[in-house]
Amino acid sequence: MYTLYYSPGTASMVVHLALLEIGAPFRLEKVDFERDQQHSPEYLRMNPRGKVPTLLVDGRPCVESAALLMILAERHPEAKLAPPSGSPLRTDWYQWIAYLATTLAPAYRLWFYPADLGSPEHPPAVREALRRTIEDAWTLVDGHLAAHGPYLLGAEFSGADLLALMYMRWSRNMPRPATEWPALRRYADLMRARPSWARLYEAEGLTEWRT
Ligand SMILES: N[C@@H](CCC(=O)N[C@@H](CS)C(=O)NCC(=O)O)C(=O)O
Repeated sequence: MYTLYYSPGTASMVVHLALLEIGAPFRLEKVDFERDQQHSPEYLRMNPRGKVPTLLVDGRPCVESAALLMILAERHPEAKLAPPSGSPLRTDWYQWIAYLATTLAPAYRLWFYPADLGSPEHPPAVREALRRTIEDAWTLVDGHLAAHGPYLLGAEFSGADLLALMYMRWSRNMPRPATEWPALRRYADLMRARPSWARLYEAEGLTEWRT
């Protein structure tokens, strides 16, 4: 039994999706950002970074969404969230997860949390640089999917697609949402048809960007 500490629609989403895809038993614990619960002493004891997600794995707190995705994929090979260890596709899988998590995630983090850079709102040049970083990444992913899709690894769905879908959703209110790229639009539609997506929306009480 896993326990996922989450907040709706945030970085915990990919872990929640992975658990649903796997079908493993898990318990959800909502971390209330309105009440700053992520910085409560009890939560910080589990996750000193003061962020979601935290996943209890065999009772041990584990953090970082991309790492949690890989941990779950490795613990549940039957769910096929990762291609077989040692295969060429597995090397592609690591590279996509690393690319998404090191390019899109930090840019989104700064986009949504200007206070991380010390100001309540970004100066226009910083906002523009972040927007460009995110859009350049989507241009690259769109080109890849157009040539080698329908999934990041080609014919087969994998956990890397769950990560990409979460990051796509975060762009929905940005100047250019990810669904404005044609291959990304088809990809989002394909991914959002998965039963795990509907179950996630129900469990997290989400509404926007469902289909
Ligand atoms: N690198 C971390 C980032 C986690 C993160 O930034 N989580 C945000 C929600 S998307 C959070 O907990 N924000 C609350 C806060 O910073 O106070 C991961 O991917 O798990």
